[in-house]
Amino acid sequence: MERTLIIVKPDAVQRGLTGEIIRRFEQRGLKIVGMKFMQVSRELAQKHYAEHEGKPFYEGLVAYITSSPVVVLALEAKNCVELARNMIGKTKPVEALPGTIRGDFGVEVGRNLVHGSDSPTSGERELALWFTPQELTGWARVVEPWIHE
Ligand code: DAT
Ligand code: MG
Repeated sequence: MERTLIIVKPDAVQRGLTGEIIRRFEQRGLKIVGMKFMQVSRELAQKHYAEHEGKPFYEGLVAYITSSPVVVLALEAKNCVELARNMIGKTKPVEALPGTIRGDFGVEVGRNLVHGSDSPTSGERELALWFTPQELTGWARVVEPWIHE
């Protein structure tokens, strides 16, 4: 089953939106297989955002993600990556549709509330960065047949 990494970013945690954001994914039917509250180190932030190194917004991005604690989730579902990205909305909140997390709560690209992996390959890479294998728990969900046919 496909997995994705979600980060409830510092602004969302500070604004008390952690529960609201997790609720949306949970109610959609994405299964939580890992979750933790943590302060992000500069080293982890640099690894996570390696593809953006050298871009004008890179230093601000690393400063933002390390500025205050985050909640990270490992979610699992069929087409989990695309489902989550659609729920998160476009990178720039001004372009994100109402009904998406960024479209409902965001204003600025530098305060866009949540991260979601952009492909199944990125999902695997990012989950390996953010979670140890022991922190990911496969479990049988009793409602599974009512979510996945
Ligand atoms: P996403 O988070 O939607 O996957 P991304 O991977 O392209 O977007 O970029 C990672 C983060 O970097 C994004 O959430 C916010 C920041 N960012 C991206 N493009 C930016 C830009 N043009 N100006 C400022 N920040 C930007
Ligand atoms: Mg991205």
